[in-house]
Amino acid sequence: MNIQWYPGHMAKAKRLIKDNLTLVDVVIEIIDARVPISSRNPDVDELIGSKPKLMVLNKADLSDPIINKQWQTFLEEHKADNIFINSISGQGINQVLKKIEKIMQEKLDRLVQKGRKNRPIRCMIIGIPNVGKSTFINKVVGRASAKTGNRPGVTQGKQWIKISEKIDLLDTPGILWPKFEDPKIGLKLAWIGSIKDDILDQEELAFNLIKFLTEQYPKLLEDRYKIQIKHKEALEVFTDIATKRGNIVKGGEPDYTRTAEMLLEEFRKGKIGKISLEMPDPVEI
Ligand SMILES: Nc1nc2c(ncn2[C@@H]2O[C@H](COP(=O)(O)OP(=O)(O)O)[C@@H](O)[C@H]2O)c(=O)[nH]1
Ligand SMILES: [Mg+2]
Repeated sequence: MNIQWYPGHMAKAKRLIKDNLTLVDVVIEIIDARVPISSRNPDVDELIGSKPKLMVLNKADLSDPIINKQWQTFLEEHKADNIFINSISGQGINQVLKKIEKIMQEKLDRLVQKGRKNRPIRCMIIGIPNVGKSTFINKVVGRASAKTGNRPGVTQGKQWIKISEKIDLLDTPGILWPKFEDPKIGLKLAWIGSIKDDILDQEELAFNLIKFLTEQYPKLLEDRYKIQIKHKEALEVFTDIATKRGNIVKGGEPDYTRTAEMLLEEFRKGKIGKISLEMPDPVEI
């Protein structure tokens, strides 16, 4: 994440989003399905106010399908429109468009009843860095241009992209700032690669991740690295992974630095498996 969120920067981002909000009917909030709490800025609700919102949980190809279901149930119970997608493959994007139309249909019907012209639904994307805003936009734009012809138009100085028969999307997403007040949030965002690696100790990061995985996903760790975890402490598991991968320095010591880099990379690419870092917990929310 190469954005530094100084107070001035945050104020500017807030202003930009507020200005753009007045132009749209519905907001698409993109979050990371692996960390639905940590990848969200809690100020967003206040910022959006009563505007209809759709929560898009992106990178669902990397998160645990069982936990995805739990989140879906939780969000539905809290009347939060939500869809799990993979912006790279495009899986779920059709549902996003359908859901937007559904959310807005009543309002559009009312307009038509009042004799107003039916017009496209205008929406904008918001989210913290690295959740996949650009990937999502590129995907829907690519499809739109293949299907209906990409017709960007200029309205009040804004670029709108027609992404379906009924939907226009503002081409620039609203970038929210991440909140790191809780150190656990920082840790999770670092694990998924949302925080620059050079400001954190890789070995400590990997050690903590191994600790989490040993507790929550032992089977995945065992299968990936062909190790046994039962009754072992995280450091022992770390050592076993290093040994299994042949990461040994002169003198036969495990190379923790190299193993840490490897583990973090494999985790981020989803090679260890589909892993969620946060479960729905009403108290935490
Ligand atoms: N596996 C996976 N990776 C994704 C997905 N969407 C985006 N990414 C990756 O996440 C990273 C950040 O995406 P980007 O669109 O630049 O995020 P932005 O900062 O919100 O615009 C990139 O490496 C993307 O390839 C997804 O659905 N699944
Ligand atoms: Mg981007």
